[in-house]
This record gives sequence, structure tokens and C-alpha cells, in this order.
Amino acid sequence: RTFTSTVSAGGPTFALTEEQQGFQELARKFAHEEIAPKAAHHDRTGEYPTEIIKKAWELGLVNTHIPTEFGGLGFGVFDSSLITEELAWGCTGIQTAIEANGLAEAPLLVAGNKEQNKKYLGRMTEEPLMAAYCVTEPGAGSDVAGIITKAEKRGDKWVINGQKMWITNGGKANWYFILARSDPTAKAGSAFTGFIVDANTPGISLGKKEINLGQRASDTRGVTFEEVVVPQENVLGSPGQGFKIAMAAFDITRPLIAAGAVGLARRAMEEALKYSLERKTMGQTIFNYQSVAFMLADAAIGIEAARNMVWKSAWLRDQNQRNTYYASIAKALASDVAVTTASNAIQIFGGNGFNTEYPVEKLYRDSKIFQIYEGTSQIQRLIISRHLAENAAN
Ligand code: CS8
Ligand code: FAD
Repeated sequence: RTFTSTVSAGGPTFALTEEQQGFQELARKFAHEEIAPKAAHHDRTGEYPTEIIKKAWELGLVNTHIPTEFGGLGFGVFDSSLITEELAWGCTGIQTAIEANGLAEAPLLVAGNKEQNKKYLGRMTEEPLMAAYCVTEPGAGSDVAGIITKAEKRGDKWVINGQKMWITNGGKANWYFILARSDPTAKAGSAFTGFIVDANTPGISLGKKEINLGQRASDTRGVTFEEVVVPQENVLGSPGQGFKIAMAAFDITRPLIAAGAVGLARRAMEEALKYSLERKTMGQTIFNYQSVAFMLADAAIGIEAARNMVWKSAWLRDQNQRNTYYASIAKALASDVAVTTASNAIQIFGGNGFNTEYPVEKLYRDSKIFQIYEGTSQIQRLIISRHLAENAAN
């Protein structure tokens, strides 16, 4: 179906359309009823939330930005951010597994041709499949230009050799987006090529599921490529364009990572508020102490500000305007808000906050990764500060 949001109809507005409110409410209900009650189980066991993802997929809460011509809902980044925030409220481990599909699909939205998109995006709408985005390597994460996975043209095919690390959905993916160096000497902007690779291609092997601090429902692994043969038709854009495609994908997904961080912060604030209104010390609820209430006020300030940056950076992308600077601001701000709010939520819960019977220690563990994946908080600040310098020079 065609979806028209208020934000794309005219200038920016903070009023959501009825339709936006409708799917936001659907995602909220799903997070409350289907995700939150099972989040502790998946955190404890590390079991992949296959059934939850399947239900979310059936409701249209997964792969939201696949264009309608390939069977998707055709949502913009703004619309998707409304859903992401709600799912993240339920559990960011499960939301990350879902969102990693969006990340793998983003390079296709940026550079996929009709045949590629029909084949690889189309199948995501036909079955509840997962996909993964493979850029990081054991030796290079922040420095994408430092990756050493190699792609060589042999006849009319490409052959990929190398090792990727920390790949979300690595062990669950039906296909991968892979960035590899195709020119040993060129500078970043023309040295890399992006490929779509079917996960059952011979030569691909998976590492063990990594046991992480938080977001344990999500599947993170190393993925190794040994003499993996990829047909020319699976090259995204043209050879050499890969770095820019991989970066442009972040312009779509960093606002959504930030939306996830906002969802987590909101959950932490809500849990802490509820607790502070019930817990009594010295004859009154702890909410009556300004030192507690102001932590909650700071949480609200951070959440509202971060959400506004999510909306702004998402809206710009939906207008086809370059949003890299704003996406980095949203991502850096929302991640810091998530970590601080979750930490303060533990403080407000006191000893109970440190215990696994209460929800906030998981939120704290889950929050930390927001400052690391999709570009660390330092890398976001590098992007922001470079932008300032460029503008000062002009
Ligand atoms: O290396 C860049 C960077 O962003 N590093 C961070 C890496 C990162 O974010 N990794 C995340 C991996 S995915 C992940 O973590 C998933 S999390 C789990 C799933 C999520 C689900 C919830 C950098 C440091 C910013 C830049 O590196 P440099 O080597 O300094 O390159 P530049 O000189 O800036 O750029 C080289 C050329 O590329 C062009 N460029 C840069 N950015 C863009 C965008 N769009 C289009 N083109 C871009 N955004 C740039 O203009 C340069 O082009 P030239 O023609 O060479 O001038
Ligand atoms: P490094 O790049 O080695 O950084 C180490 C430290 O140095 C950081 O604090 C960093 O900020 C700082 N630093 C590095 N360079 C600079 C600089 N120039 N200026 C200032 N400070 C700097 N990657 C994928 O491709 N796909 C995925 O699906 C994916 N999912 C992930 C899921 C999880 C759970 C995790 C942990 C990681 C995932 N990643 C994924 C990888 C993630 O994007 C990287 O871990 C991240 O970009 C940082 O890279 P690194 O770990 O190599 O750290």
C-alpha cells in the first residue's frame, strides 16, 4: 500500500497522522504483550527469539522500509523510527535482531537495481527471513577503510576471501551484504565493492554465537569467507562504490539505532518512576526527594531531546537530503541518554536495581552497546566535528 506521512506532505510537524498513531500503537501493544514478558527469558538463555520475530513479521513490524513495488510497506525512516522506539521499549536484544534486517537491506535501498531488489528484498516480504550486514572485521571496526577482506574478479565472477566479525544475525541470515576491498591501492571512496551473497554459498563458515554483556537475544558471530564465488549480478551499484554505499546505509539506520536507544531510555525512566512513587524511606516515597525526582527529570529531558533528533535526522533522509551530521548527533545523543538513564534507574532502585529480579540491570547491560555499534560515540563525534570544520572552511 502507499503510505503518506504528514512529515513528507508539507513542512515538518510533530503531529502524527492517524495512520502513524495506528502502527505506533500496534508496535506498543506488541512490545507490551509479546516482547516484554519474554525478554528476561531470552536474556538469560540467549535463545534467539524466532517466534517473536515471526509474529512481528506477520504484523508488518519487520522490514518496514521495503518499497511497495517489492512487496513491502514502503515506510520512510521517520515512520520506521516510531515502530523501532516501541519495540526497543520491550527488549533491545530482540529489537536489534529485527533492526539488523533493516541494516542489511539499507545498501539495497541505496544502490540495488530492480532485479536485485525484487529478488532479495522481495523474499523478505514473502517469508520471515533474516539478513545481515557484514562490514566489521577482527582488525577493523571504526576504520572501515582498513578492512582487508578481498574481492577479486575472475572471469565473469567475483571471489571473496576474508573474515568478518561481530555480525548481528550472522548465524540466522538468508543473505549477507558484504563489503570487500576490490582495489588494493585506490582511496576509500573507490577501493571497495559491496556484494549481496546468499548465505548458502559454498565457502561461508560461521563462528560460535558470541556471549555479550547485553542484548543477549541477538545473534552475533564471526563469518568467514573462503573462496566464495559471487556472480557479477550480485554487485551493488558498480565496483568501487562499496564504501559510499556502506556509509549511505548508515544515514538510514543511525536514526533508527537512536530510536532504539530512546525506547530503552523511556523504559528505564518509566520503571524508575513507578518504583520511586511506591518505595518509601524515612516516612515518604523516594520520589519526594529532589535528588531522585531530578534524575527522572533529566531522563525526560534527554529522551525528549533525543527523540526530536531522531525525528529530525529521519525526516531529512525521507526528504532525500543529506542527513549524515544529524544522524550522528541523534545516535551519539540517544546512546548517551540510554546509558545514563539506565544507570540512574539502577540508582533509584537501590539494591534491588542491582538484582536480576528487577528489570533495570538488564536495561543497563543492554544500553552499553548503543555507544559502540553502528559507529562508536567517538566516531559519531568525529563525523560531527569534521562537518563543523568543513562548514567553517566554506
Ligand atoms: O569509517 C567511517 C565510519 O563510519 N566508521 C564507523 C563504522 C561503523 O559505523 N560501523 C558499523 C558497522 S554495522 C554495526 O555496527 C551494526 S550494529 C547491529 C545491527 C543494528 C541493529 C540495531 C568514518 C570513520 C566516518 C569515515 O572514514 P574515512 O576513512 O575517514 O572516510 P571519509 O574520508 O570520511 O569518506 C571516504 C569517502 O566516502 C564518502 N562518504 C563518507 N560518508 C558518506 C555518506 N554517504 C555517502 N558518501 C559518504 N554518509 C566521502 O565523501 C568520501 O568520498 P570521496 O569521494 O573520497 O571524497
Ligand atoms: P575500534 O575501532 O578498535 O575502537 C576501539 C576504541 O577506539 C573505541 O572506543 C573507538 O571509539 C576508539 N577509536 C577508534 N578509532 C578512533 C578515532 N579515529 N577517533 C577516536 N576514537 C577512535 N558490525 C557489522 O559490520 N555488522 C553488524 O551487524 C555488527 N553488529 C554488532 C553487534 C555487536 C553486539 C557488536 C559488539 C558489534 C557489532 N558490529 C557490527 C561491529 C561494531 O560496529 C564495531 O564493534 C564498532 O564499529 C567498533 O569497532 P571496533 O570494535 O573494531 O573498535
